[in-house]
Amino acid sequence: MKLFKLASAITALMLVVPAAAAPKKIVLGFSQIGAESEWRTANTESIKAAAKEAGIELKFSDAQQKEENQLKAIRGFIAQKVDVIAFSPVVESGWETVLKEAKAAKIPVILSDRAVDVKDQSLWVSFMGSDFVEEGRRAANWLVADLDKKGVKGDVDIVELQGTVGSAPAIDRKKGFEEILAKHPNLKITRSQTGDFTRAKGKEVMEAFLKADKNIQVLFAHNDDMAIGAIQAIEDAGLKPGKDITIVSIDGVKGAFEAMIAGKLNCSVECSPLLGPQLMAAVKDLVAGKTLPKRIVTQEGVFPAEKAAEAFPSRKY
Ligand code: GYE
Repeated sequence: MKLFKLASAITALMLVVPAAAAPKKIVLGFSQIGAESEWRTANTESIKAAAKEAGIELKFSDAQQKEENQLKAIRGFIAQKVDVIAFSPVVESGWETVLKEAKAAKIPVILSDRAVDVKDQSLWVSFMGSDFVEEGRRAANWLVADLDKKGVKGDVDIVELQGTVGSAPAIDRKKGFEEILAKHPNLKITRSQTGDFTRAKGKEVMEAFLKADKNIQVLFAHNDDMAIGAIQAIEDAGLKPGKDITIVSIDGVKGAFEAMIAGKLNCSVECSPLLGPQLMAAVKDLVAGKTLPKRIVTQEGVFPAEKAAEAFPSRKY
């Protein structure tokens, strides 16, 4: 009898006090730009792996390089009441309204990889990613030193393959590159067009450049994928990439290292896509009520072709 009473008391207690609830998983909504480059693929993998590792539930959406798809995805995350929203904005402009909606819903927003151009800086909590202006400067500084080493003194015709029109890396890399060029009046950008950060467009635009201009000495590509596409176009035109035309690009992805080792690309400025772990750490900090630094800058270097073979085995993307 006693035992029975005890058992029913325990049952009653269990009904009132539920077993220690499993801690609620943090939910992160992430709107990715697309899969336009090797860089982007590595970035997506880094984010997915880090979320898993951190025990964060990731709602991942691929916008196929379209801002309208990103706006839809972010509104979807707001409707689902996720804990944190992070996104990599395809272009800088047009985010004011949706960011206000997130703020009204009290969902903090982290900018990953690319920045937005909004007046009210309180619409996002933190921006983590590279200093793209500095990357442009590094590409130009490498070029100046390389031309100097080769004893080139006269006018140099440079063609430029720009990234996605209106995107932070395209705007900033151009700015940084031109800032250095301004100190060297013999170095001139003679043609500049967008290749939308893809190999296919890089190749297509380079083909057009080569048809229009027989005097191209240097190619500056805003990312490695466009440079790799352009290398194909240069070879198809019967020229030697890396020799007849000096090529400098940005990212430092595996494909660029392979091209450098093959002597077809002269330099790649590093831009790390491995943002996943620091993003997850930031998400956890936010949910724990901590204040994030407004800007988290990725540390990165420069890889000239002669250092490519040595560095290749330790590259992670
Ligand atoms: O350089 C390019 C990608 O935003 C830094 O986007 C990123 C850029 C990267 O498509 O390859």
